[in-house]
Parts: sequence; C-alpha cells; structure tokens
Amino acid sequence: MADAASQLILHHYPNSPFAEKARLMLGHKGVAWRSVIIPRVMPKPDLMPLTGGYRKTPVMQIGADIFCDSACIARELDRRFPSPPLFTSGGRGRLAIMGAWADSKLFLEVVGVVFGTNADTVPEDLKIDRHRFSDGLIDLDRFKADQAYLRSQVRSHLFWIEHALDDGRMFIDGDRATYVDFCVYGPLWMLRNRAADLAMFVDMPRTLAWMDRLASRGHGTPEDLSSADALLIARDTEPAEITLAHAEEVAGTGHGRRVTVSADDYGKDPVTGYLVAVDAQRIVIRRSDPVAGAVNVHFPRAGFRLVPA
Ligand SMILES: N[C@@H](CCC(=O)N[C@@H](CS)C(=O)NCC(=O)O)C(=O)O
Repeated sequence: MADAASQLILHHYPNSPFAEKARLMLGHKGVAWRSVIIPRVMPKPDLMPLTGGYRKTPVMQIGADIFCDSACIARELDRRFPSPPLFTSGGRGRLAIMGAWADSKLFLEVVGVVFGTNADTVPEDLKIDRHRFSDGLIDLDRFKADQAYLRSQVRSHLFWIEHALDDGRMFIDGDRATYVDFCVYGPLWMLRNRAADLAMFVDMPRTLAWMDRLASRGHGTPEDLSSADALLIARDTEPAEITLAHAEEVAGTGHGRRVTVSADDYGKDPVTGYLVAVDAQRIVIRRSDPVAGAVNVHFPRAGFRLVPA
C-alpha cells in the first residue's frame, strides 16, 4: 500500500448522496482508499481540525491536503489518476454545467421529496440540524405540504435523464461514464432507496438500467480508518506544493493574506486561513491547527465566496 502521505481518505457517512457520488468516482478510478465515517449532524469534532469549519459531506483528505466539495474532489482525482477520466477532453465545460445542475437543482428537489415524504419519521436532531444548516431552506414541514409540486418537478427532471439515454447510449455523455453520471446518480440513488414506494421511476427503464450499470462499478477498495488516525496522518504530513495553470489576483486577498471562504448556497460556515493559491476553478488556503498541524484546504471557486478576513 502507498505511504500515508499519498493515501486517499474519504470522510463520509453511508446515507449521504454526495458521498455516494464520491464513492462511485473512487470506484471509477479503481483506487484503494481509507474510509472515515463522520457524524451526519454537528458536532463533527474530528473533522473540524481538518477543514477549519466546513462541515458538509464528503471531504477528501490526502495527507495534509483537505478537499472540500465533491466537485473539488473530482478534479483532484482526475489530476492524480487521469485514467479513466471523469472530465473527458472536449467535454470538460459541458460536464461541469450539467453536473452543477444535478448538484444543486436536482439534489434539492430530491431532498424535498425524500424528507417531505418521511417528515413524520425523520429524527428530531436531523430535522433541527438541517434546518439550521440550510438557513431554513431544508424545512420538512414545508416540504411535506408541497409534495405534489416537488414530485412533479422530480418526475419532470427524471424524464430529462431518461431522454438523455434515448438513443441507447450507455451513459449520459456517451459510451463512457463521466463526471455528470456521478452527479446525477447521487440524488437518484437517494430517491430510489429512501422513497421507494413513490413509484417515481415508472416508465423509466433506461434510467434504472443506467443506475444499475453505474452501481455495478463499485466503490473501489475502501478500508476503515479511525478519525483519530486521519488526524495523525494530517499532523505528520506537509501539504503538497501547488502550481495553478491560471493563477489570479483577487482584490484585497493577495497571496499570504488572511481570507475567509464560505459556500454560497447552504452550510455557509466560514473557513479562515492564509491564501495559498486561487484560480478560476480552485481556492486553496493554509490553516494551522493545534491538532492537525498545517493543512491546505481546497475549495472549488464556483459556489464559494472568497473575501479578505
Ligand atoms: N456542494 C457539496 C454539497 C454536499 C452536501 O450538501 N452534502 C450534504 C450531505 S449529502 C451535507 O453536507 N449535509 C450536512 C452534513 O452532512 O453535515 C458537494 O458537492 O460536496
């Protein structure tokens, strides 16, 4: 097995659709990785020293480099393991655009259907946590009252997927699985598993076969790791050198200045550190933590706000 500094570690929990997207992308790459199961609600005491406040799921760790958000994880996987690609040459922009639609619009509609349908049985701590986490966007009572609309939206979007597969292609962008397949799969996996009685997939044989095809690729080779050991790996490793193809200057946030990064949709907990690098796709900040030591925390640029601290 590779040395600790180069091992992939995924911080995740079984039920998370974005974690399933990441697990399947690891399977696509056919790599070995270490699995750290994190709590699904706050507090997440062993994750915070790594991310500095970002609490969403999943997070990938490679030594002392921490990758927040599944889009950032995908780019890093392609950089380290180019074959088979997630972003195919010529498809990069198209796949990112379709992926962003699935990660935001489709995901939140499916959350509305799944949580609204199960509103009466969702544990109270999860209800409260998600309401707070999303500034009221994830509101189970509202979802429950709005089921007819939410289901109609999901059905309508499911047919977009069915039609995308109309010509008998194996995957959404052609005959090879790409980034967008994993983005769309996450919410549909949640819907199929957690709202099975709703018959949302009626008349969608191609979509169901596509889901089975993707699932059969598996999750690569995970091996359990404790969160305490993941922290030790970060502490005992130096963050990797970074070179960016299109480095940028952002007003008031020069290299080495203190900055704050936060998601712009929900789970907006700010992360503060020193700016290491920024380009059109990536923000990297350096933090120093009493437990994890020096870490570089990576975010996508799209969907994140970067401001002087
Ligand atoms: N844009 C993020 C979204 C991640 C996300 O929303 N994850 C959900 C779980 S599927 C989450 O963080 N829920 C709250 C939590 O796990 O604490 C990504 O692509 O990774």
